Parts: sequence; C-alpha cells; structure tokens
Amino acid sequence: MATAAASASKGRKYAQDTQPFTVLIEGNIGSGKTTFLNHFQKYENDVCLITEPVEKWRNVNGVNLLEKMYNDPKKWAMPFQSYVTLTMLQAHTELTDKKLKIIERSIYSSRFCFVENMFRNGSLELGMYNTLQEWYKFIEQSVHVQADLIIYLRTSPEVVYERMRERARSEESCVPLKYLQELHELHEDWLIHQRRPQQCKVLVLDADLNLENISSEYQRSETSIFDAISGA
Ligand code: D5M
Repeated sequence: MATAAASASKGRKYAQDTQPFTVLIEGNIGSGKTTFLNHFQKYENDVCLITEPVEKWRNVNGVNLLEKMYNDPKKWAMPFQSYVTLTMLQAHTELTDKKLKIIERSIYSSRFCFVENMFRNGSLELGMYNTLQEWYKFIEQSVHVQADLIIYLRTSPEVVYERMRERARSEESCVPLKYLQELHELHEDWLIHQRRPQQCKVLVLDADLNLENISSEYQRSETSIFDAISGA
C-alpha cells in the first residue's frame, strides 16, 4: 500500500481514489449526531457509517484519555488531540465498497473547533498548538480527507447543555455551559459564517428539535445526500 508521503510526492493524495461520496456530520456536544447516524442504519447495504471513536478515546490500552483531558487539560489536551487526529485519520481513510460514507465529526471539527478552543482557553500552549497545525497541514496536503457534503446539526448551547446533563456521561460532568457556548461560536464561524477554508457544501439542520419533530429535517438531509450522489 502506498504511503501518504509517497502518494503526495506523485501529486496524488493518499486514499484519493478509494473514497466514495463522503458526508461529515458536525455539531456541538449533544447535538444528536449519533441519533442522526442511526437514522441511516436502514441503508446499511449502501452506506458505510463511521461513528465517532469515543470508545477508543476512553480506552487506550486501559487509559481513559477523554477523562484525563477533561480533568487535567493542561497536561492531557495535547496527547488527547494527538490520538483524536490518529483515530479521525483512520475514519477518513477507512476502505469501503459502499457508494456513500457518513462520518461522525472529522479532522476539521477537531482543528477548527476543539483545538482552537483549547488554545484560546490556555489548555494548549503555543508550541503544542503549532505542532498540531503542522500535522493538519501535512494531512491536508497528502491525504484525501475532503468531504463532499457537511451536515451541520445546528443547536443552541442551552439546549445541548441540558441534553449533555441528561445523558450524564461521567467524563463530561465538569463541562460548563460556557464551554458549549465557545464551541457553538466556533462551529458557527466555520459552518455558517464560512470563516475557515472549506470547499464543500454545508446543509444546516435545526437540531434543537426533539426526536418527535426532527424527522422532516432527517428527510431533508436524506434527499440532499441522494440528490448530490446522483449529480456527482
Ligand atoms: O461526544 C464526544 C465527546 O468527545 C464530547 O465530550 C466532546 C469530546 N470531543 C470530541 N472531539 C473532540 C476533540 N477533537 N477535542 C476535544 N474533545 C472532543 P459528542 O456527543 O459526540 O460530542
């Protein structure tokens, strides 16, 4: 198998020819990404669904990096982001013979939202932040991580704060509303105000809606995805 560096030196990106139409599901913590993905289970013959690798982050050979990152961000934000980058890269390049791939979050949300926020709030030092940016630049130049469509599950911070508290994931017990407000603004900057480099179309769904009322939003996204594939 070609390496990323070898592919790049030939002007081709690693995994460029092996990826189907790719959709990223983006949104704040508790925005309903997993529920959204579950909606597509019925198309499992045609769709490769890749959930966010949270369980890997919670158990790196017995070490819970997610917990350590929340409890002691100054020490653990960098190793956590390093591992997130690896696991998201695995997700972006995973092979499939299905014609559609849907990935929960991406290397982009790590970069534009979480890492940016950790730098601004002092969890990442400048040298750590710059190291991660160098990784992102190299990955962007040499590996095919681009998506064809982003679906943004847009929420209000207050709504996702309630959902996060209800689901009560132990690692997130210390997460304040302010953190979700900051992440919200970074998602908005990226996906609504287009203040980050982003080449693909963004479909925005109202993800404040509860489960009973969100089905029309799911339907809209399904139509958009299948229309885009047939026109691709
Ligand atoms: O839950 C995923 C959890 O992982 C949530 O606590 C946010 C956290 N997460 C996800 N990606 C990152 C990055 N890149 N940095 C820091 N924290 C992250 P979910 O409900 O899917 O949002």
